[in-house]
Amino acid sequence: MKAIVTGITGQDGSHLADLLLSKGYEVVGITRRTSTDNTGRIKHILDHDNFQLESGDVTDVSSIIRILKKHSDPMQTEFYNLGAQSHVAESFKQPGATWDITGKGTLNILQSIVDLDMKHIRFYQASSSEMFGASCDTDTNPNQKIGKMERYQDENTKFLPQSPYAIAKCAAHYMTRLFREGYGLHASAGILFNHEGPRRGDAFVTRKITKWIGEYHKFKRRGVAYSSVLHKISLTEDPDYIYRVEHNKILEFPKLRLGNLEAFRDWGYAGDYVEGMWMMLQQKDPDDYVICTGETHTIRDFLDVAFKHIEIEDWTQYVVVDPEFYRPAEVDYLRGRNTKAKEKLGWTPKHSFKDLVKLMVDHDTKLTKE
Ligand code: NAP
Ligand code: G4F
Repeated sequence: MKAIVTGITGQDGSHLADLLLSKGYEVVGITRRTSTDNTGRIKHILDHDNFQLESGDVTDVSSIIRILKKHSDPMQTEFYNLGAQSHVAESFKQPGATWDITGKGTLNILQSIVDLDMKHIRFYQASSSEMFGASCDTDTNPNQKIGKMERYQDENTKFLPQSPYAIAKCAAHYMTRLFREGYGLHASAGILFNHEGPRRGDAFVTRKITKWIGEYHKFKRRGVAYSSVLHKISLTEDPDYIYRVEHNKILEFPKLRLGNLEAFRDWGYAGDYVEGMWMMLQQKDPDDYVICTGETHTIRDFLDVAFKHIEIEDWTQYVVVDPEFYRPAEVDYLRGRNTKAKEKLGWTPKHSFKDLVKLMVDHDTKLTKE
């Protein structure tokens, strides 16, 4: 069994490669040329006998065609398209590049598969809950006896995208459906809600918080706590910093600067979610599936659990809300309903919200232990 994976150097690509190698797949990862090493997340598998990297870029059709010709196995090949400019805030700053990579990149792959007459390939598209944007459905929770109205998104919820990233993902999603229905490709899209973990990029809010906690933990470990010397340094106090004293020197540490703390996200663990991707491609018929936990929490909730885990009850003294991190348009509420994935794929998330937060904090506090 062979798998070709774009986005192999990313969070999901690395987890998916681990999963596929454990199942005996031969994995070909597509990487674009970068001036610095970006293989940190896949270092542990670089020498694996069944793993290899190919240089390519989803915006460069000829590179995709070359890789497909070289690696597509007519017996069974799966193609996982995870490559994307995946940062929502950045997509407002680089809308054109986001469109070319995240939107048109998908068309480049699908059209190459059809033009090369490689319809045996099973294709996975990394669609996103961001596509729902400002949209949700409301009904009574079928799992609750006392009928409580709740907001949710599932495969039937309409899309109302709120960013250049989400619009590019919608185009790629519709393109996947078109190639499935129009050309008979085994092409499936996983509409994945936010998923995180220790391999998450540090510009996403969860990892930004847990990495900061790791650094702060290191800063705090030595010296006298700020409160006990407050009177001595009050003249120099800057509200954007935390202070402590070491060998009669005052040391400062920048507070955690975040944007909108009120948004709700349905956060799960990335390792669980790549199993859903694989399951979709094992189905006889291709289809689209929502993958999520069904629980939703605000960024404030994430901060509560993360700071409590390092025994800080009130995180408000450590966090500065900085409008620099606000977005021109926001997705206020995401909460998925995973009934279809549970019933048809047999997929369920294995990690709870609290497990996830603690896993990330533990990882980042250990990373910064001296
Ligand atoms: P990520 O960590 O940001 O990884 C993105 C990957 O795409 C990286 O390997 C990156 O390579 C690669 N890439 C960027 N531009 C490319 C190009 N022009 N050609 C080929 N590859 C390119 O993202 P992730 O969290 O693993 O997410 C994986 C996919 O799922 C993405 O498509 C994302 O949009 C989607 N998604 C993610 C979530 C989530 O919560 N994580 C939820 C829904 C959907 P470099 O290392 O060279 O930058
Ligand atoms: O962690 P985020 O940047 O993730 P976002 O925008 O939800 O997108 C992620 O999940 C999508 C699935 O729904 C993926 F498709 C996408 O590729 C990506 O993986 O932001 C989450 C929330 C937002 O409401 C944001 O405004 O956190 C808020 N936030 C508050 N302060 C912040 C910050 N986000 C970031 N990145 N940095 C902040 O300082």
